[in-house]
Amino acid sequence: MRNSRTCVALLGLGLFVSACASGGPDAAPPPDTDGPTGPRECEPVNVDLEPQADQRIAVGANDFAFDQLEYSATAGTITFEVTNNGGEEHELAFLPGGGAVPFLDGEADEAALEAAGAFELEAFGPDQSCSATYDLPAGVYTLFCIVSTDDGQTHYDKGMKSTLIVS
Ligand SMILES: [Cu+2]
Repeated sequence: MRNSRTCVALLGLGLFVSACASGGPDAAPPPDTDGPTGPRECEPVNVDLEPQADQRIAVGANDFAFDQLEYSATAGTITFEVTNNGGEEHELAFLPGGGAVPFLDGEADEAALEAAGAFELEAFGPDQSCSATYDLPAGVYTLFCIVSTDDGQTHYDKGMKSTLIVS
């Protein structure tokens, strides 16, 4: 309805060809590429640093916990090889200093995370492995996943958190 009326109006203005041939201003928007078009693919972090890594730490991501409550490493260049063993997308995020992930109104407080220097390997789908390499100083880090679920909770709420001790 709106479409045809728009065309008639534009016809009077002599804009028929450009406005109507493509469906006019009411044409459907292009598909949302961030939509649920399937699980996200692995996007490895710092692949260029990987040859320098002197440690590899395997991290299994399950629904909804990592495979160890605590991981340890030595300060230096470390490659985290994350395997998604679950049925959901998972990420591996790091909070330097450790402790609880800051939340605001039920959602992760992105500003506070950024201020704390948090960083992450972006979420990727089931049955994939993905690597992230970082040069980490000694310290305690909280490892977490804040992918959200349909019930409004995050994976972190469901127990997806561990501690990384770098000494
Ligand atoms: Cu997760």
